[in-house]
Amino acid sequence: MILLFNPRASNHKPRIPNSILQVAASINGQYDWVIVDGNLEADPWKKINDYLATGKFNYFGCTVMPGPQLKQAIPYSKKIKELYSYVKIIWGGYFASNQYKVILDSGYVNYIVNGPGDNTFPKLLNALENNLPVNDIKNLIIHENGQYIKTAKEELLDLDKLPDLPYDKLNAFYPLSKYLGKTYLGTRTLAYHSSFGCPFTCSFCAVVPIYNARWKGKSALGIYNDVKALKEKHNVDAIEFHDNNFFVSEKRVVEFSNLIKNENIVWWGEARIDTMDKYKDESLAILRASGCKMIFFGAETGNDEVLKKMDKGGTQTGAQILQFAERLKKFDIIPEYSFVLGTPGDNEEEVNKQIDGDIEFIKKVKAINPNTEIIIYTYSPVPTEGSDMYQKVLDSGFKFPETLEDWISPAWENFDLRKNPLTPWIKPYMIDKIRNFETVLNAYYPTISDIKLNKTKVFLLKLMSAWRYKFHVYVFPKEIRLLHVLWKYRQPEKEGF
Ligand code: B12
Ligand code: SF4
Repeated sequence: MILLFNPRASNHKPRIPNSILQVAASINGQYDWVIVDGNLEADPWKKINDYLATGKFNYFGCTVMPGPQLKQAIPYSKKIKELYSYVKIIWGGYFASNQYKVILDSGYVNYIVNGPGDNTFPKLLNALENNLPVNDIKNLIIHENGQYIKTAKEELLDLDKLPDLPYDKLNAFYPLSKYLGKTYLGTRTLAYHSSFGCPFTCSFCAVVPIYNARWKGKSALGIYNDVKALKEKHNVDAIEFHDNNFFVSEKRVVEFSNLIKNENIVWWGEARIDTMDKYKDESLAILRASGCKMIFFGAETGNDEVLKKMDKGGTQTGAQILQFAERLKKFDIIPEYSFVLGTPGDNEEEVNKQIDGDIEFIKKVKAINPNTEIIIYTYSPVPTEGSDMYQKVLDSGFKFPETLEDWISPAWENFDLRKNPLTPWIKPYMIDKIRNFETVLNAYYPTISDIKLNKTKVFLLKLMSAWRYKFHVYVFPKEIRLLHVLWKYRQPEKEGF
């Protein structure tokens, strides 16, 4: 039997664990499997150990993204190897694919699925069950005779032909209602993933090494049919599209909008500004009318030179970011702009100047469209080998952790949350400046996606922070941080969008 594990990623608002559920779909009906969701278990290790102690399980499949999931993925995998050495441990997900060396060096992870596992996982199980070689299975990374072997990449799959996600079986382990939470979008929000990859090659992005500018989406009708079935069975009234880039194809988005428009469903997704700026007015109006209230955009920076280095496809500019925030006002769509501050520069002064420039730029965006939601990340390198930016990162002396356990040391944990990037060119005073500004900004413009903040709290936050925001005084915003502790208001940059 196969134990599939989704390590804890979120302290509240658990979402349907699509990564591990799609892996489950790939073997459903072929192999017996169980799922353990760390987001919904008080003590996931106990649950895992109880299953393994039956002696019926030979495989442990774990999905791993960077950040908090490592805190369970790493120690649990290690313990499993110690206690149940015959269990084969298989990791997949963005962390696994991008940091494969340190994972395989640990000695307790046997196989890494590099990108989509829909064909790879059943093939791997078949090979292991029948003592067949695995080297000809695509999308795998293994360690053999001291060498890391990456097998060939598979063509992207036709998502309309993949098996349906086994929602009913998931429901038997964990009631689906627990995953359909209240958000800014609705009372029963579905997390849905409708495409693989992304056609762009931004040099800071973890999607690039895995998908190499490839993208494939499920058809609009296929998405609609899935959503409609979930609406009828589970009263879904909102969707978060978890695609890296939901809006790649205007035709698909418009088709989906036309299909969903009478279903009374509010929806959200992630996009690029330059892609969507090419959308016709008519298309933007159709998607708003169909329920798309807010869209997440990687604005990254207002600095055109840095945008070029980031390889955003070459068409996004600071002027376009501002103009597009204005354009969306007309359609009543809220832009959620994410910025990446602290990219490498030629010297300390340049890095600092870029940060100051971005802070001023963010204020300009807010002045043009105050409804724009701002998310600020600090740049954390991902191994986009071959990109100029990554080369600069290596030249600076930056190194990823040398052992798998180092990834869960407190310093690296913050790195993953893009809070403390441990990058030599960012100095502590720069981090402080970014965080202080963010605190003041989030108080002066509290996020509307925080459903716990009432009008009085919003008013008080604004009142307290106004002088700082207007006069550019961001240092030691202690009074605002105190309110943050008292009211625990939402920080999208920490919680993942
Ligand atoms: C949902 C999500 C979350 C959820 C987690 C939900 C959960 N699992 O419980 C939340 C919101 C909590 C979250 C948080 C974070 N996330 Co997140 N998240 C995603 C998102 C949008 C979707 C994941 C998903 O469901 N994909 C759908 C499935 C079907 O695709 P998949 O994961 O690729 O799975 C396939 C293969 O990878 C493989 N596979 C995956 N796992 C396994 C396991 C086995 C055993 C096998 C065989 C195969 C396999 O097979 C699957 C099917 O083909 C992705 C982006 C994306 N589009 O994937 C980002 C993403 C994974 N997150 C990312 C990051 C960085 C974070 C954060 C660490 C930082 C941040 N601020 O966003 C935070 C951590 C904060 C926290 N408190 O945890 C990055 C990772 C980047 C990187 N450097 O590697 C991504 C790629 C977004 C991005 N483009 O930057 N996230
Ligand atoms: S557009 Fe977004 S998902 Fe695509 S490569 Fe750039 S940052 Fe990554």
